[in-house]
Amino acid sequence: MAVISPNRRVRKTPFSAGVDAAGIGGYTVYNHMLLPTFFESVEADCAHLKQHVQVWDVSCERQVQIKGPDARRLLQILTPRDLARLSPDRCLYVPITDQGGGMINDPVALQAGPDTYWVSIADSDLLLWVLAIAGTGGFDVEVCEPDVSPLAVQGPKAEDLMARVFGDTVREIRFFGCKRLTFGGQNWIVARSGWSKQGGFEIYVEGSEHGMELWLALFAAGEDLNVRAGCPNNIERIESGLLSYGSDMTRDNTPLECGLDRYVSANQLGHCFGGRALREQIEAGGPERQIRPIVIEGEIGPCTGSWPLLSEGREVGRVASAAFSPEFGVNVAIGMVERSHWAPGTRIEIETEHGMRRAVVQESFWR
Ligand code: THG
Repeated sequence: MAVISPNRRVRKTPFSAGVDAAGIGGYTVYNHMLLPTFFESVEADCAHLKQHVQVWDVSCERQVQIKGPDARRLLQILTPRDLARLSPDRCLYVPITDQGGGMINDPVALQAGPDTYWVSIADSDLLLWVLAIAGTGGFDVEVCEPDVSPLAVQGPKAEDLMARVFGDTVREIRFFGCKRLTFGGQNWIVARSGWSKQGGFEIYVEGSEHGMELWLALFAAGEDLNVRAGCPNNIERIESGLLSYGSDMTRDNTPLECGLDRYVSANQLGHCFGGRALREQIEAGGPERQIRPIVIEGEIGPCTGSWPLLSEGREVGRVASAAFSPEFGVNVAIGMVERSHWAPGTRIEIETEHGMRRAVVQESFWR
């Protein structure tokens, strides 16, 4: 395969020098920025992530900063999730919906200051949507993309490594809790979060010039913990049921179709974008299709697009994420499946780009 050439539009990150030196194997582009996809191999990286600790350059989780007296009110109309529990100590996973209830993004929202919020986005240009709403709605806010780059520390030894670099107070941070901690004279938000279910943290590094100093400090402190450079792992995240915006769901899908019902608050549907459509979908008895874990039988190659799910020749859904799981010994996949075929145990066919395969809808994700 040819390489991706970075330039002004395909942006490098504050950690790119470290990623290159660590022997990067492949990149994708996410929010117009480089995102590593593997180092040794997706399988080897996956096994290491589950045993040790990895440092991930997830700078591409760009922040949309909303700052000003109306910032919280604006953020609240962007999402059907009630933000009451959003505070400087606690971040929240928030679906963002359009007028029709379609998913525009599925970011993590943080409170970075008294009137300052960061929306840590998945791969869509949320900045433009927020700018337009702020401008046309007369909100007293400033909207920008600040120089903030998240660095994730993930894996079972993440807490020990983080405690060595940021101090033992990291151990007190709960899941999706946040704390401002100091490194090298800089004060940054650290959250217990990240796109794996192996445990870990994300550091919101402010100021690109400080990136490599933190990167190098984590590697120096973690030598005996077998720390390695890693990245969001496609096998681990499918096993874990972590959804990838643009692949597993798009603007064609509501949060209910994505199985994100627990992040849709009834008390917000009167005010937020898409609230009416979401209420209609709830009152109609729920969505007609929904995210399901799926096992695909036989050998499968990489899923580079989306694969139709078929029953007696009729399309009953799509799969856009699939991989062989060495831990579970099956091909794990995430599908958007019609109600008629979404019951656990339902047998369907799948038209992969490498041939037809049998598939079975599962009861739950693997972790
Ligand atoms: N961290 C940060 N920004 C991000 C991501 C992240 N932006 C892009 C992308 N990931 C956004 N998507 C997700 C998807 C899932 C989760 C976080 C971001 C997630 N979900 C947990 C789960 O499903 O078990 C828990 C959510 C909860 O209960 O609140 O963590 O990873 N900064």
